[in-house]
Amino acid sequence: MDIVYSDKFIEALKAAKSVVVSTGAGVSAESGVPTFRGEEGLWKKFRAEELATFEAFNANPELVWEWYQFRRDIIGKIKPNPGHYAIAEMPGLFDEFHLITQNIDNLHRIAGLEDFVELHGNINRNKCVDCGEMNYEKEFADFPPKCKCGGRLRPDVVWFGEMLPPGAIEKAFTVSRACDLLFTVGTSGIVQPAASLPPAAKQHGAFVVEVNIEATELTFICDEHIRAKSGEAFPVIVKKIKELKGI
Ligand code: BJW
Ligand code: ZN
Repeated sequence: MDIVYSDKFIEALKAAKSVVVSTGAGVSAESGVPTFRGEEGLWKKFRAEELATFEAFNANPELVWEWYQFRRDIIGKIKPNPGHYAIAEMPGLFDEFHLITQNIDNLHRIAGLEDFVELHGNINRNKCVDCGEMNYEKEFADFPPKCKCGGRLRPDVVWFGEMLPPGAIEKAFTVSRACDLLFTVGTSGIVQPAASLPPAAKQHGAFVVEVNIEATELTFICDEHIRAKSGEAFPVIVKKIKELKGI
């Protein structure tokens, strides 16, 4: 695919010392992970907002576990796409690089990134509602599963109304405020506080680029819009950065 770059975007790519990429479900869509919103994001006619809460888990743990086991099955079978791999090359292209993801699917890690911020947890971990102990089992003899202490196990992900891991959200805001260039990729920009990272970067003077197949809640604050699939756009963007830097 071809990307038409504005002069300002080229300047930002050349001059950027500190770069942040902030990803959402759309970055994994081409790997076969369903996104959350829109018609295709519905699972058995439930919206994410109806399943991703502690209240839903309390009211119907079987249903919420069924949703996570369904997604674990999908995530266990799929692979990173060219977008994940291109993003994984970016730490080598800038003095400072940070990836922040809302995704729980591990695909950035499998693509080769080791150090990044997971804002909404990780689907490979469970934790006990009572004693807080972590557990990494994927198949369970009894359903809904229980901890050794007898407490209920839940996926170690962040549901609506819950605090994000304090270290993760602090680091995400610190690096977003300090960067020169931020890419917001494959997120609808609806869910807070993740949706406040691109505006925070913008307020502190960063050039903000949106990579998404459609307009989002964040479109209006972005300086550049790439209306394309991230798996198609990022290999081209990374190639361009290498060209500009003579790498
Ligand atoms: C492509 C593509 C391709 C497709 N290429 N693009 C301030 C104002 C208003 C509300 C709040 C606020 N502060 C807090 C709230 C409440 C709430 C919230 O934001 N609600 C909104 C619905 C309004 N936030 C919270 O409760 C958060 N906690 C919190 O703030 O704690 C403090 C607090 C506590 C108590 C009271 C008050 C404050 C926690 C949010 C947790 C979200 N959890 C989930 C589930 C995680 C686990 C799991 O995965 O199951 O996180 S919900 C779900 O949404 C998941 C995602 O990470 C998150 C974001 O979704 P995302 O990634 O944007 O996906 P989509 O589907 O929405 O968009 C996909 C995009 O990709 C689209 O734009 C497509 O076009 C695009 N696309 N293919 C590029 N190939
Ligand atoms: Zn326990």
